[in-house]
Amino acid sequence: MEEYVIKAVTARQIYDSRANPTVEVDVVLHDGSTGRGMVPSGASTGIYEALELRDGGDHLGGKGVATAVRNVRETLAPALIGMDARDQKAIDATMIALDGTPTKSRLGANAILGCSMATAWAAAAHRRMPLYAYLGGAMATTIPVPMIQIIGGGAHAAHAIDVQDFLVIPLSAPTFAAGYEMVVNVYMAAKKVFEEKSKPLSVADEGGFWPTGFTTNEEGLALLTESIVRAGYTPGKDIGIALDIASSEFYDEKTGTYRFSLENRTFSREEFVDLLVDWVDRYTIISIEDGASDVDWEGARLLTEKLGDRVQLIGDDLFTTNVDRIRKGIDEHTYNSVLIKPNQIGTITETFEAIAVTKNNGFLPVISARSGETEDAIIVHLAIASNAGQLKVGSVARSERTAKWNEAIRIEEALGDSAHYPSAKVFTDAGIRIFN
Ligand code: 2PG
Ligand code: MG
Repeated sequence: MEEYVIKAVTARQIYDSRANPTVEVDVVLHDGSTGRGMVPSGASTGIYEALELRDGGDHLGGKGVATAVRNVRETLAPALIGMDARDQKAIDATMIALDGTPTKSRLGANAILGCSMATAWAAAAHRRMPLYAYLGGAMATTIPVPMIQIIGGGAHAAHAIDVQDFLVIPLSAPTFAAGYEMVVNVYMAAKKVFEEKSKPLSVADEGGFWPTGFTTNEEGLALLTESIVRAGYTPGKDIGIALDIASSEFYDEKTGTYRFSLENRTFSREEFVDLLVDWVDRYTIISIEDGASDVDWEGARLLTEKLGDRVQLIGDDLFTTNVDRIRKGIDEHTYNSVLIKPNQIGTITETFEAIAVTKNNGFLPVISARSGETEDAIIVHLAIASNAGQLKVGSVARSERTAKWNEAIRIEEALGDSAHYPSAKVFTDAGIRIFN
């Protein structure tokens, strides 16, 4: 048998960074090359995401993935064994056809993505190439600008505050490694600021600080700004602020209102947009994700009208890495950026398609990990393979996060002079006037 042909596919239940069960798949080729895919999982999931198959019932809180594992072993493995691992598109198309549903609900997007990831890793091993180079070729040299969480809220911190992510983006660094170092300095400064305010130090799901004792959401912005200054940087010049509002979590579709529980405040769509505009005017915010809920296209349009020329407006729950939904955003001039999460759509092929549609229409892709992660660093390779330009992985603490960031540092070093780090140009080249 040809050496690049798939010889075996196995799967098992492992556990992610939140202790939830998840799917791991191993693919072995005839030459002995192996690949392993470990599937991540979200907490603030959009309603249009591909289906993550969980067992339900009482065992492990219903979160077991025995059914998904069985679907890999009994249905997907027999179909993939004998196929050419180098033909990622055919592998993914075969699984999509076998599933036959629009949301991969029969076999589970977690079962399918595990196989898709493991095949890519195995084929790269067969070629004796790093995954980014195997998938992207010689032109895959863009090291992504990182978007890094300093404070975690929303569903990642038991809703201690309503806004989910307070993040920073380095703007004045010449390399990824230098930019990352800046963010580490901000994180350390934030730790001091928390201590001084007598806030207990603990971390939320993605390694950012847990927002204990906050009385308003805006306090996060003030604390972040203070940390940037304390670290010796100029907000808006050296470091920009990014927010993931994750507003689907607190939108009431019936009344069309957004609600900050922490502050006991309810906003109409227009009032909520005005609040975000006010924050942009008063803080150095350069990126806002999910400022409107996944069913509030009108709010998203309004936000784009008001901020689209000076702020990166990312759709995560609104687009769910789904080409049809991304196209709607492009056609209707809604937002200017797309969060790309492989497990929202379920295969590597479809993830690349989503990135291509995004880029080809002048929108900015931001490749993203999930809040529940593993030590798998595939996301970094996908970002570089596709020259996406930006990457979001949570904070600078906790190993499931650093597994990704450290991989980016290594790849930047390996590429040497060929490495291209866009820095703030990733925004300004796209016509987003981040420096007000
Ligand atoms: C998000 C992600 C990552 P989750 O909302 O962007 O921060 O969270 O994986 O819980 O959807
Ligand atoms: Mg999000």
